[in-house]
Amino acid sequence: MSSIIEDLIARKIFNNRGEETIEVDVITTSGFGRASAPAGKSRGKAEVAYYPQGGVDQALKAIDDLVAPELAGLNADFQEEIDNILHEIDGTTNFKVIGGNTAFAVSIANAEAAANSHNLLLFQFLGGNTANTLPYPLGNTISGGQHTRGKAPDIQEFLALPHGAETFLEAATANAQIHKRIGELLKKKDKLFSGGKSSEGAWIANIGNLDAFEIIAKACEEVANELDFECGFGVDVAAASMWNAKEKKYVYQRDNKKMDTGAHLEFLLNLIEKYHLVYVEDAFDEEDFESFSELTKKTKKCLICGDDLFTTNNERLNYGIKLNAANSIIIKVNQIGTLTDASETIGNAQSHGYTTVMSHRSGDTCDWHIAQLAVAYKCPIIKTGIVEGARIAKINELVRIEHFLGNRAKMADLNI
Ligand code: 2PG
Ligand code: MG
Repeated sequence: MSSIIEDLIARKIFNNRGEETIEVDVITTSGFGRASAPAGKSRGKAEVAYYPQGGVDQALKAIDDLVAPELAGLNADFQEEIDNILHEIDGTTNFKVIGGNTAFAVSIANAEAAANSHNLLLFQFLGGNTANTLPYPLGNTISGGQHTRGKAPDIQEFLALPHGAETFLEAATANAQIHKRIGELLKKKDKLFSGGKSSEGAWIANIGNLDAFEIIAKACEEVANELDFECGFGVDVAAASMWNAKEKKYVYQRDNKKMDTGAHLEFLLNLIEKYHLVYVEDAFDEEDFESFSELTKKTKKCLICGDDLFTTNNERLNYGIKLNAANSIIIKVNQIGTLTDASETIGNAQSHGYTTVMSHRSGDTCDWHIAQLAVAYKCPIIKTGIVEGARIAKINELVRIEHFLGNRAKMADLNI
């Protein structure tokens, strides 16, 4: 069996928003890997550039002219070497020349091709024999903020986390039922509710932020009682998109409210206590490490997670670790570009006790690799929506992994 790269083919495809994106095939002597890149809407400022000037077309040209000739003949097994070459070809710190999404698609397709060349699944190839832990699915039920247009909550995501489930399939079932129940509750509350959904498949409803808390709390409680295990919930505040730097206030348009940083901290602490929130992502603006640290200090059982705050970037994570800014981190490989960069950040986070959350993007394809990566890198949580094609592709891949592992499969230890 040989993993020598014979060819690299790139094409333009579409994500679930109909936006153009890049897909890459890596062909080795005895294997094949294919990956496509996702796209965020509420991006962190420190993320790498997605595409060079000229967009996906220019990225395809970069693959043909620069990347494919360099990688042909190399061994796909050596992921770090492949990823270093991508950095060298680009020559900038943020993938401005070839595009971060170009690097992402090549990097993941390469890993997949290497695994396939050895007749292994990606999680086995990267994680070895000890990779037998399934993550809990953190599922988006109600959308707000930049993921919606018009009247909706300002908080971007209301997320179910069925942390009492004993298998992944049970947990995914709970999330599907919570999502459905929330749809029914929204219809009960407002006869005009049209059943509209965001790109992540979460409901879009003309309700206030506090209404959304009440509804998800009720749905989680009912489903938890029916299934007889605990279903918690949390939020992605995506607070950077609410931060008005001039006024130094968080602006909650839907509720007609403005809060300074201290008031926002109090607001969140009250919600954490009242609803026993298990997860709060991006509670403050992405440059305000100090307020993250205050919140982390003042909470016990709740995961305080950084997404825009860290952008999967090891240097930003190191700064956060120094300040005790959080106890959890979102991992989006395309925020940083390559698998090697992301796996370094994961390793660093885990060795400092951070709960790593492997994550989709709001604009995504049916690429299922993050499911394999979550198991390979022992991430206790995967954030990947509940319904909608691009989300189901990842959920179903985890169902398959659990089935494949049989009685070796176990659920992650969440400690919440
Ligand atoms: C987030 C994500 C995914 P986006 O903020 O966590 O839910 O949104 O992909 O738009 O950055
Ligand atoms: Mg986020």
